[in-house]
Amino acid sequence: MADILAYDLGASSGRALLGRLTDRQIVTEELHRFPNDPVQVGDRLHWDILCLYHELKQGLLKAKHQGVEVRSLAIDSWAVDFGLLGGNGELLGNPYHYRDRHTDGMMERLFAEIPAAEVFARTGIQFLPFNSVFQLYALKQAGSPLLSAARRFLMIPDLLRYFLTGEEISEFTNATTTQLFNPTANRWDSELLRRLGLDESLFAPVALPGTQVGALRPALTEELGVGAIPVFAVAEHDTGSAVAAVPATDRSFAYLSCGTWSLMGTEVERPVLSELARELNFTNEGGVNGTFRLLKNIMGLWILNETRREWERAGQSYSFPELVRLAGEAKPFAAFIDPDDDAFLPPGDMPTRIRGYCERTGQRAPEEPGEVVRCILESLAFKYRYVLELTERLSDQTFGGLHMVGGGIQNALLCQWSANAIGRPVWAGPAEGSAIGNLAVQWIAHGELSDIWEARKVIRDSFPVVVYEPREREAWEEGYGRFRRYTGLS
Ligand code: LFR
Repeated sequence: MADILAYDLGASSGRALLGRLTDRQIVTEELHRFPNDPVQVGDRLHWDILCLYHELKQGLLKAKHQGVEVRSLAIDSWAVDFGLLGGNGELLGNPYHYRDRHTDGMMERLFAEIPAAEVFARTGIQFLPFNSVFQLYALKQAGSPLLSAARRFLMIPDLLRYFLTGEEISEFTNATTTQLFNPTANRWDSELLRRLGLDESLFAPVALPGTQVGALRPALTEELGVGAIPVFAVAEHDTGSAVAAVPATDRSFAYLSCGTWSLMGTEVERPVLSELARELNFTNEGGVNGTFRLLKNIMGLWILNETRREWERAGQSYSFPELVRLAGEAKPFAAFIDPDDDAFLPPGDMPTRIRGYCERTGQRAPEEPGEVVRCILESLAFKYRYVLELTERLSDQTFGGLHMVGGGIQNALLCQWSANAIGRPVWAGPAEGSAIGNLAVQWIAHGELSDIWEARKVIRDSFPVVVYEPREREAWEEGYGRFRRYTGLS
């Protein structure tokens, strides 16, 4: 049996998915799933990169033990984070997690040297404190020995791919998220690098999604007893892969990739570098097929995940379905937060931060678990509406509904509330968006699907889409007005 393999690494778990395409139908099988637990060491928060690499190998071993012949593989993961290689080709230190606090205040300090407007004009990327540019700047400011010893900068999937193949290559979609890549010149931005004092030779050649970028290196094929499987670059930024998998029929469509983060936007042919785009803090991340993803990050289910973790720490365990049920039973529209308030970015005690936010904004703070979760989910649904309308304004389009993909769509209440909040249908599916987009780009590279639009059609025919029609319009309309008042989102 010949299959292809997609590794999709999310902020809290990773998976290896096998995919087979027969008679224009995709069948997937989850081969391996593993937790991705960041590690706090002293004041620093790191990714456990060698553990992730170990899990990639476990996926290969499981394929071997099942007698699967893997024709090719590719990796996608979260963006912005990176590892640095020394002169001997070995990894220097453990990559930092983008929620580490070493970037606090760095954005403002960098803008004092290079104006924000210029950084945006050169890169088209939204300002998020954890973008690679601010992480590198933080290392520079701290006089980190890592940076002085570094010979090569590789992002997380580039790095894991390097471990697998020995090739040092950066992938385009993920490279754009560094905020050091110039989409107009289609290369690393030499001027920005020069002014930041970063040597351009640190940055690897950039490959487009759908390019073969090596094969498993001999030491690894020997270690595992597997063949020299070809390795492809896909949209290695997981959001890029998720958008590739949106089963849209209309070329003008809005998406929400729903997981730890909620990423909402549309696909465009050219980056939108206008003053308005910068003011609204939209991003233009590289996509597949020469497209760009005009989108905005929304804090997403992270707040709920951290809330649940906090209660667990305090000895109260709830399953997600239980929390969602309690939220459904709580009083509607009782309290609102702006999920994108800075307070919610770092890991920690979300219930206390939510309480603080409500007190600051003159609201009665939610106390009971159901009230807290209701506040989080309603606020997310309203923020989706807010960002959807901004996307329409910025891209001069009107969307008939919203495609939701990613693990978050398993939360049917959130999908329904999103439909209620936006007043249009939500089309939910597929849940494994990133992994399926990863597979699709590999099939295009193999010549088995002609392009992204054929891929989207095949995805639509292979995975059910659940439709949520908007309900209780009047109450949600009224709730939206109050959400905007309390959050100050005008
Ligand atoms: C989603 C995601 C977002 C990116 C954030 C941090 O998993 O990749 O697109 O902004 O993680 O890398």
